[in-house]
Amino acid sequence: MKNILEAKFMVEAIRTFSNLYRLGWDERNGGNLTYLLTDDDVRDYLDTTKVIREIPFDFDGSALIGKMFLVTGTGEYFKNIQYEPEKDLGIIRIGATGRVAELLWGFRGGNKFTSELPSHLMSHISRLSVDPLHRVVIHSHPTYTVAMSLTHALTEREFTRSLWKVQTESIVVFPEGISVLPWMVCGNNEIGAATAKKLTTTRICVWTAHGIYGTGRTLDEAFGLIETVEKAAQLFMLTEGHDRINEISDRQLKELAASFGLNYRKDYLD
Ligand code: 2HA
Ligand code: ZN
Repeated sequence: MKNILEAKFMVEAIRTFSNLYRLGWDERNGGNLTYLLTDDDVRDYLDTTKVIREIPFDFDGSALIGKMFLVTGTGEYFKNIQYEPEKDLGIIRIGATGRVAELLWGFRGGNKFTSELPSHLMSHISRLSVDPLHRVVIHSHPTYTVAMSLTHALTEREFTRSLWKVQTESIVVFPEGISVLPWMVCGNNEIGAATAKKLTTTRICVWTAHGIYGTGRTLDEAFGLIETVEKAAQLFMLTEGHDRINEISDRQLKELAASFGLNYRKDYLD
């Protein structure tokens, strides 16, 4: 077997944690990530017949039985993952009952997956139901997005419009708009179910006064989506209290959508 720390998915994931930390979006133990792995990803790196231990979780993940995920550990710091990935990360496979994770690698020293694993699994099920190529769920705390959730109306139409109007890239990158949840207690299945429901129509969901769930077919897509929302939120917040006399108009957004052939939320523009 080759060294799993050199596998493409692992190298990319570890870079992603370090980038998220450096951007200031995953302070302390903030954030968590799950990455659906294929047999091709792990073939040369992992003996999938060897289960290190089984770890139960409180959710019916039957729809994902047999699927493998790279997952962050509970309580770990994104800042530190690059130094001890085999302690802070695990590779799990959803076992035959749909309620247990078979640990195939990692969590050395006895750690286990993030408490948000059920929320992630629900999100994967949602996204896979609308996009068979979906693979990544990232939860993060991007600063300006959270700031905007504190001061902006939480209606998805208005939130999306504000992000679209301050930056040309926005409607191009998230033409389906973004979802927003009001403040809720985190770490339980209720917020997970609410998030997963939202993720059937968008790839991204803002949690008020907390953070964001971003998804994608690749790490770059999920990360890039969060990055683009966050950049727009930054522009929005930097111009709060000013007259945005040159913001992009509905007519200009329609021109942009036509030019790029975007399948956008038509009801979000006048
Ligand atoms: O995993 O971000 O929402 C730590 C968190 C909880
Ligand atoms: Zn969080």
